[in-house]
Amino acid sequence: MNTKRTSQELVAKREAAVTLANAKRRRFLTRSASVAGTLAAGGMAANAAAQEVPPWMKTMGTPMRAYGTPSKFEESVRRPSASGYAKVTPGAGASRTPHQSLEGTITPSGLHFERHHNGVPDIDPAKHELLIHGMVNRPLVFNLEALSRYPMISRVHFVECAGNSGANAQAKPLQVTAGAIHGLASVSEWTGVPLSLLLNEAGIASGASWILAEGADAAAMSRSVPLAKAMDDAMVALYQNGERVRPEQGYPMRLLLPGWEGNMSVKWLRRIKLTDGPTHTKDETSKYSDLQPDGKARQFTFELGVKSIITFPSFGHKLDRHGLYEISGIAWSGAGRIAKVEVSADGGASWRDAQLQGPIYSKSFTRFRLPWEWNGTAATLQSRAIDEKGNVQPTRTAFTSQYVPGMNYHNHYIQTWGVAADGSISNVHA
Ligand SMILES: Nc1nc2c(c(=O)[nH]1)N[C@H]1C(S)=C(S)[C@@H](COP(=O)(O)O)O[C@H]1N2
Ligand SMILES: [Mo]
Repeated sequence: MNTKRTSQELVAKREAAVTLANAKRRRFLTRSASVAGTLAAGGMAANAAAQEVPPWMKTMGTPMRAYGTPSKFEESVRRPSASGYAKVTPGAGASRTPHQSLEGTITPSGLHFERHHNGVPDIDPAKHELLIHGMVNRPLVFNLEALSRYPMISRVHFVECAGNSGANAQAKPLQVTAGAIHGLASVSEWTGVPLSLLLNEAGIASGASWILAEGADAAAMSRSVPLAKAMDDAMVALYQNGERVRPEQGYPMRLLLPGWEGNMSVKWLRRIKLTDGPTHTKDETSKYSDLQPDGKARQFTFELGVKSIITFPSFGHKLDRHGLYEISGIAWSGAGRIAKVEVSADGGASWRDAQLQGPIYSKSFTRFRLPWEWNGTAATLQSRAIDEKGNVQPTRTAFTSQYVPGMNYHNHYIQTWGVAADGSISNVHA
């Protein structure tokens, strides 16, 4: 290879190759109605002769690390955090998954959103215990080691805060990223012990119909859960994406209630009390209840609605050329599997079915994709998810009309992104 070649020559050669590739691509596009196979639309044609040996091929690589972290070039991919009470309790608040920067469906553990009512407790796993008591035949206490002896299950599920997407309840659309609006939802592979196993071992006394779950944080966050859910698919999760649950997610153990509002998945789980009704704790009365125009609040909204967001393109991205793009996003439902996602580029006037990427897990993110030719004019992008139970993601107008203005819990309506003629993307209320 000729290392003396000037950079201008290289650039000229590369441009010529790109022009040729573009011409070929245009011919292909006009020949074929399908756009599959043309997704190298943004790539450059290969020109092996012109490829220089980069500096990192001329020196030894760095040695192994005991625990890996992302590339230093990915430092902008972070979870932004906000605390409403920064001065009094700096640990109380939330940080959000930056969906606009991620692909696939599993949230890296270090980017799983966080919602703490009083920060992350520093729990010594050797001293942590889970107590099961109340309306049981024999109260039981488990340490981590005892729990680890039970048969475990692994499930891929989302956790989503009831307050997720609440930013879109404001009258004016906030011009912030997909993660800033919808980042209180993340997916992990959770491994742990089915709660039903532990409750059966304790023996459920007749008349017990609810449980109270309490965390070992300074907020002693606690919620009531119907016994039927506890016996269905609830889990005491010990592992997250193959390693011990992260401190932020409830180390050394958390309750996981697949598909239900995140608040009920009590972290740092220390106590489960069987009761004959909801306890009406501080965390489930003033918060997480949806206020209706008649002044009455819905008492509980446990199951989260069917939902989807386009993550590319979304606010902060810029379409820098006309032509082919792949619209990509995530869809999920608290009721089960995603059955279908439709995408509109004209604000809901017409819809096309997106491709769903398998495996499609219940109560988890499903990645959807759709090739889209942008001709350089203004467009209005939306996605609409439908789950296996037939639930359809509502429009913003249909959802918000059920509640008082600004009701910012359980918001799962269609997200609209406006594409301007200059390729910039904005958040739009439609
Ligand atoms: N003990 C305890 N459990 C808790 C919380 C908390 O502050 N303390 N926050 C709840 C809320 S409001 C949500 S949305 C989820 C967030 O889970 P994550 O931080 O793992 O994303 O945990 C829930 N469990
Ligand atoms: Mo939450």
